[in-house]
Amino acid sequence: MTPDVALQKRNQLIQDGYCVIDDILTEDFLDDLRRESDRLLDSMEHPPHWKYQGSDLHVRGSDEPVIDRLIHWEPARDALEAMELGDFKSHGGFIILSKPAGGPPLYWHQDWMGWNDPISVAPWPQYLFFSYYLIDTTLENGCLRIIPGTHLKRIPLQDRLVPAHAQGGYYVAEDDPDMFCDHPDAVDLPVKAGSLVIAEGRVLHAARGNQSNQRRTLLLGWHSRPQTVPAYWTGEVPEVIRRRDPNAKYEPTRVPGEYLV
Ligand SMILES: O=C(O)CCC(=O)C(=O)O
Ligand SMILES: [Fe+2]
Repeated sequence: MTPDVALQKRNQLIQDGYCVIDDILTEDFLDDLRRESDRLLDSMEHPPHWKYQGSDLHVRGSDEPVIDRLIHWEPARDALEAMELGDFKSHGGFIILSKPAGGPPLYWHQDWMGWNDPISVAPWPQYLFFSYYLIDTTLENGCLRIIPGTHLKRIPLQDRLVPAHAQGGYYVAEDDPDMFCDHPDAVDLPVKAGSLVIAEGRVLHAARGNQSNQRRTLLLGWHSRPQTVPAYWTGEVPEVIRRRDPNAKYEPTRVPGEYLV
C-alpha cells in the first residue's frame, strides 16, 4: 500500500467510520477458512437467537489454528502498519457470522458498549471490527450496510433503535420499522471475498438479507488500541478526553449517552 493510499484509507475510516482494503487474503487461505468455518457451523445446532446474525460463533485463535493464522495474517498487519494503525491488537478470536440461504436482514445497530466512558468521543478510532467475507457479497446475498459518520454524530435513528444482539436485538420483530428501515443516508458495501473491511464499533451498520441459495459467511474480529492519543493525530483532543481518569471504571452500556453529540 502506498503512503498516499494508506492516508486516504485512514482518513475515510476516521470520517466515515469504515474503509475497505482489497486483496488481503489469498485464494488458498480463503479455501482453508471456508472449509473450517463450514465444519464448525455444521457441527452444531443453531439456537433461535442467531436468526438475525445468521450465526454468532466465537472462535479463539488458541483453539483453532486457522483463526490464529488469520489474527496474525501478515498482509493485514502490513496494511495496518502502513495506515499507522499498528497499535490495534486483536481480542484473540474471530466470530463466524454466517447468513444461511434465505436468511433475514440484520437490523441497524452499533457495537460499542463503552458509552459511559469519555473515550467514546474520540475523533480517532479506538475500537474496530475487521471483517473478511468468505464469498463476494452483493445486494442479493447480504452485503454490509453503513450510515457513514454516525460513529461521531447522532442522527434521530440512534434514539429509536433497540440495543443490538443480547441487549435486545435478538428479539425484535422482522417488520420493526426502525430496526430494518431503508435510511436515506445508508450505503451498501458489496465487497470481494478476501478484502478486509475495517469499521468502527460506534458506527451504525446492518446487513441485507440473503436471497441467494448459498451461505454468506463472514469472519469478524474485534481489535482495540491503548487509550492514548495516536501519534498521527494532529487535530484537537477533546477536553473530556484530556481530563479522563485512566483508572476509572465505567458501567458497560450499548446506549449512546452524552458522549454521542
Ligand atoms: O453480518 C454482517 O455483515 C455484520 C454483522 C454484525 O455487524 C454483527 O453481528 O454485529
Ligand atoms: Fe455489528
